[in-house]
Amino acid sequence: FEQARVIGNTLQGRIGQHKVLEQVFGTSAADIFDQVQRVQIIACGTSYHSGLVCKYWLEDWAGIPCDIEVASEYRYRKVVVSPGTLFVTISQSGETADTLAALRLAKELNYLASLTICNVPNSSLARESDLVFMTQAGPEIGVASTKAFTTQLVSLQLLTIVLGRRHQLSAEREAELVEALHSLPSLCEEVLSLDPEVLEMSEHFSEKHHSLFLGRGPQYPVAMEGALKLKEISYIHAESYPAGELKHGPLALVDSDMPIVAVAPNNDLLEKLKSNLEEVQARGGMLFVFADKDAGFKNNGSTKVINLPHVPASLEPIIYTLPLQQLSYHVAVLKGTDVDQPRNLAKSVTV
Ligand code: F1P
Repeated sequence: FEQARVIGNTLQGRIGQHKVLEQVFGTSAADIFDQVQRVQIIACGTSYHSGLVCKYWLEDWAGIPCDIEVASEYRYRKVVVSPGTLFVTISQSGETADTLAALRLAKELNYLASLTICNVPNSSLARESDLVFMTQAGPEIGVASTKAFTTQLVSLQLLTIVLGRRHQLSAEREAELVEALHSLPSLCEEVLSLDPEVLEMSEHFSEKHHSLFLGRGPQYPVAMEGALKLKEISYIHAESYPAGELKHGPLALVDSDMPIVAVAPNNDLLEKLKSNLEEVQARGGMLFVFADKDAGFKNNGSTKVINLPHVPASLEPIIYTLPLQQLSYHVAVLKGTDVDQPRNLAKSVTV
């Protein structure tokens, strides 16, 4: 529930007068950004999911190729580095052992420079990276990242803008993106106020053992994050799929006992998503849809809809994450699990 405020903090002093300030990333940032041809993102867990969203933004808006990998795999394979590649780590704690080891390995390779997006000043990643962008989420009390994730997305959007203006991002498009970011804190408030509806929806999950989360495009990593939150704090098995992949296997899992969560903003992928969801319903699956209010979903016996305000496409991954976090929270509370300290997990994975 702090997210409107902390997102405001992450934006403050970084955008203004339709300009994203690049020196915030470090004194040598402008020189380094001028040379970036490609981006390699490395992170773990929730932070990995924010990186996956950023890949869509960097490639779609900025025309900059982006690779992303979990740190725990990256450091155990032979890596080929293309010229002009910026090495980006994302981490709430700045201390995750795999991410830190990946950064140390990257320094021995031929990367242009390293940049970290992290939430803890003076953390190991912040100290050892060439450039640093601090999210302003404040301390994350619980193990499961929530506000860290959304402030990471905001930070990654600013990174996409400063890199993109050197590539294919026009000044007009940059101004549109910045205007959308200005509206983000109040949109977060509006969406978080849907909490009573999300609570009602959560009652359908507390007796379930499995669930499926679906999204398309940048909403696929959002579905991944929604599934991870449910797993982490309620211990319900949750899988995420790009909705178009259903027919390649997971459709076999669908029956009336499998709740299907879908992320459905009103964008150019909506019609494709709807036809994927029809396939689910035809097999008796119960749908729980977080939808744009004009997306045309109706509540009925097999579909429960939570209508969200229409938001600019650039904000969809941030806004649609919020009710998914709330859903996991309410399911966990109903099940009586420890929301802040789930079993077997540590806030900072330092070994
Ligand atoms: C990565 C992470 C978190 C997760 C949990 C364990 O941490 O996987 O996303 O919620 O706390 O660690 P970090 O590198 O973002 O600090």
